[in-house]
Amino acid sequence: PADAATAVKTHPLATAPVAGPPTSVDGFVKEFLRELNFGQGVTLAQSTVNDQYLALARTVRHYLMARWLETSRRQFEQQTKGVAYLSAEYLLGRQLGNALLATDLTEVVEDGLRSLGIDLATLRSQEVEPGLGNGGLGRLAACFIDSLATMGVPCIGYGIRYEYGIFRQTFVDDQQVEQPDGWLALGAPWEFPHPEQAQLIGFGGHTETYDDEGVTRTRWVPAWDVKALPYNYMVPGYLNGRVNTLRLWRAVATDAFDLKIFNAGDFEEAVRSQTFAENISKVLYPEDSTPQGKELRLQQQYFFVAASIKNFVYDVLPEGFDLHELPERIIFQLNDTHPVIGVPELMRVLVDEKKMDWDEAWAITKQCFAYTCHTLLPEALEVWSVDLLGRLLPRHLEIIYRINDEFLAEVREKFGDDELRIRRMSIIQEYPARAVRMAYLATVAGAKVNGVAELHSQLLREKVLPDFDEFYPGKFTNVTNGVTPRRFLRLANPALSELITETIGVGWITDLERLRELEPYAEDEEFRARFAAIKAHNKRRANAVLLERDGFTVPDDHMVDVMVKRLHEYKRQLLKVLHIVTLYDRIVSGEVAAADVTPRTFIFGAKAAAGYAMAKRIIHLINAVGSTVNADPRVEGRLKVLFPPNYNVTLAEKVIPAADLSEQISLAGKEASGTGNMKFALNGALTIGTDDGANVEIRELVGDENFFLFGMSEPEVQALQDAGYRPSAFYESDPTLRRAIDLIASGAFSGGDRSTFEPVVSNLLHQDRFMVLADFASYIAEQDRVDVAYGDQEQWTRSAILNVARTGFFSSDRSMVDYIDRIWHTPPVR
Ligand code: B1H
Repeated sequence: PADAATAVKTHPLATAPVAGPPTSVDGFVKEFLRELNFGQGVTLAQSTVNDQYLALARTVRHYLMARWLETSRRQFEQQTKGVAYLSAEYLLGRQLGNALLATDLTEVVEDGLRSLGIDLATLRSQEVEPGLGNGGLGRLAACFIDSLATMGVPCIGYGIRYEYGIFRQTFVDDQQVEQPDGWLALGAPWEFPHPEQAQLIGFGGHTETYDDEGVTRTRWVPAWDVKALPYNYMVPGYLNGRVNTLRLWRAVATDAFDLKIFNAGDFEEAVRSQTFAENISKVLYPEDSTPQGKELRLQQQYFFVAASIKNFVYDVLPEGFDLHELPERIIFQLNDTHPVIGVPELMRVLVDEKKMDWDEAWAITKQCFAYTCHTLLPEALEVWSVDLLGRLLPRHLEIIYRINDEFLAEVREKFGDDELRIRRMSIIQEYPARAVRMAYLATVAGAKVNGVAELHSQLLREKVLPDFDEFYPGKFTNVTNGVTPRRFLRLANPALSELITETIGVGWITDLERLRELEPYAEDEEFRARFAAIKAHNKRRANAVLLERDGFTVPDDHMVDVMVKRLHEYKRQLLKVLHIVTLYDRIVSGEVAAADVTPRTFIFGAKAAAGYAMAKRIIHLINAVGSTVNADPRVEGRLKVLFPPNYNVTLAEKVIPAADLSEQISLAGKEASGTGNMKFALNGALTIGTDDGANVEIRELVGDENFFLFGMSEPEVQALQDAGYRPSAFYESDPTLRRAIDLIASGAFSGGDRSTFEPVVSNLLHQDRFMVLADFASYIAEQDRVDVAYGDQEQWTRSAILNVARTGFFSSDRSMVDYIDRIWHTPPVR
C-alpha cells in the first residue's frame, strides 16, 4: 500500500487537475445536462426548478474546481504567510451570482440556459442564502474573505456550519415570529464535506501531571468528545483564477449510537449522545451585540476554534514543520471575542501536545493572534464564568490563570503595586462573580488590537481599554471596515455598474478609489439624467421584488427612505418611528396640507433577537404605525411605511440600490462602524446620520454639503450623561415631540388600546438609555431639510453622484490592505 500511495503521488497527472468544461455556450450546455441527468438523475423534461438550480450550481463549481485545486497546491508549495480568519459568523448571501461573476460566466450561462428554455433569474431565485450570521459582523467576514481571494492573499476562513442559520422572520398580527431556517433542506450544492478529515474535540474531565523523562508535564483528560467534520466552500477571487477556502465545521457524535442500548429497545437513550453532540452546530445564536452566557455557546466557540487550530497545525502545515516558525506562516485573526478561547488552545497544543517550553510557546502564541473588537457596548463584552470554564475546559482555565499571573506581574513591574489598577486590568474579574474577561485575554495575547472605524478605535483606546493602551504602546490600531464592491455594487446594481464602466472603464471593480473619476460627471447634465433614470429603474426592480415577496408596492414618485439593520435600541429605530408619527400627525391634524408634504415611502428591515423583548415591541410598533398610516386616506399618496419581513443579504441587494435616503441614526458612540451605511452611499443614496462609527468618515469624504448630519456628538452625549439625562424634560419642553409620543400612548396605533405600547413609551420617558428624545428635535429639523433638498432633483442627483464617486475608500479591498500593512504583515499583494 505504501508503494501504491507513492505511485499515486508521483504519477504525471497527480497534481494537474483535469480541466473544467469549455467556456462556451455549447460546452456549458453539455455539462449542465450531464449534471442534470447524472447528478440529479432527471431528464430536462422531468426536472424541477430546484433540480435545475442544483445542476447549474454544480456545473459552475466545475469551472472553479481546477483553480481551487491549483490555489491550494501552490500555497502548499510556497508556504508563504497567510491568514486564518476565525469567525463564529459568515453571512454569505447567495453564492450562484457571485460564482458566475468571478468566472465571467454569466452571459454564457444565460444564453445556454435560454437555449433550453430556462431563465437564469428564476434559478438564481431558487437559492436559499446561507444565513450563517446575524448582521454586520458576519457580513464583514464574508466581505473580507471575498477581498482576500480577489487580492490573491492566502486565507482560510474557519467557522461553524450551522444546520440552521439566522431564523426566518415572519409577522403574525404585526409581531415577529421566528421560524427555523432550514437552509440545507433542498440540497447544498456549494459544500464539500470531508468526513475523513474529522477532528476529535474534547470537553470536560480533569487535568493531571505526569513525569516525562524528568520533566513534569500536564495533560488534559476530557470526559467526552465530539467529532468535528469539515465542510469546504469555495471562495472565488474576481476574475483572477484564485479560489480560497472557507472551512466550516459540523459537530457529530463520536459514536453514532449505542448498539447495545438500541438492541435492548431504548431507542431514545441509544442516540442521546448523538443528539447532544449535534446540538453544538445545530443553530446560530440569534443574538446581535449581547452575548448570551450559555454553555452551548461556549461549546460552539471552543468546538470550531479547536478544530480549526488542530486542522491548521496537524493537517495544513507540512509534516515536520518547525512550530517555532509558526508566526512566519500564519496569523489567526479573531473576529471579536467569540474565538478567543483559541489563545489557550494554541498554548495547550504547543505546551502539552508538542511539549514546548511555556515561555517559548507564549512568545509564539503572542505573535500568532490579532484581535478585532466590534463593539463598545459594555454588555456585549463577553465574560465566561470561571465555574463554567473550569467545568467545560479545565486545562484552558489553568492556562488562562497562568497567562494572567504572568501578565499582572509585568503590570506590577511597570506600574508598581497599584492594586486598583491590577484589579482593573486582571483578565479575571472578581465581582459580581469570578469570570474571564475575553476581551482582556485577547488584548494581552493579540499582537495587535483594532477597532472597526476611526471613532470606534479611538473610544476603544480611551474608554474601554485605556489601561491596556498605556501598558502596550503601539498595540492598538484602526482598520475602518469596508464592503465588497463585487457583491454590493457590481452584482447588486448592474445598471449603475454598467454606467460606471462605460464612463471610466472596468478598473473600479478591483480598485474602488477609481470611482473618483466620476466626480466631474456630477456636473454633466446627461450623466445626471442617466444616473437618475437608473435610480428609478432600481426602484421599479425593488418594487417588483417586494410585490412578489410581500404584496407591497412603492408608489412611483416617492422618495425611498430606508432603515435596514438589526433591531437594537442603540440603533434607534424608535427615532425613525417618531419622525413618521410626526409627519402623519402634521397631516391629519391639518397643520400641513397633505399636498405640501414630500411623498415618502419608508422601508424598514430588521430582525430582533428572539429574547430581546423591547426590540420585539419596537417591531410591533413599526408594523402598527405602518398599518395605520397605510390605511389612512388622509395621507394616501404621501406617506407609506413598508416593513418586509426577513431582511437578509438577498433583500439588501435589491433594496439598497433603490434607496434615496439612508438612515444611520444611532446614538453617537454606540455604533462601532456600520457597513450598511457604506453600501448605501456607494449606491448613490444620501445619508442622514449622526456623527457615529463610519458615518464620520463617510461625511468627511463626501463633504458636509452631501450629507445630512444631526444629533449630539459623542462628547456631547457624554456630557449630557454626566450632567444627568432626564428624557422627560425634553418631552415637556418640545410640543412636537409630546404630540408624537402622546399619539402612540393614546392607542392611535393599537386600536385604542393604551397598554400595547405603554412599555415603549414609559421606557422613552423615564429611561431612554440611547437618548432618542434628546436628539429628536435635531433629527426632525434635519429631515425637514432633506425634504427641501429632495425638491431640487438636479442638486440631489449631483450629491448622489458625489457620494458614489467619493466613497471608494469603503471597499473591503482597502480594509484588507490596511490589515496587511498594520496587522498581518503578510507578503505584499501582487
Ligand atoms: C457588531 C457584534 C456582535 N458588533 C455579539 N458586535 C454577537 C456581538 O452573537 N453575538 O454575541 C454578534 C454580533 N456585531 C457589529 O459589527 C457592529 O455593531 C457594527 O457597527 C459593525 O459595523 C459590525 C462589523 O464590524
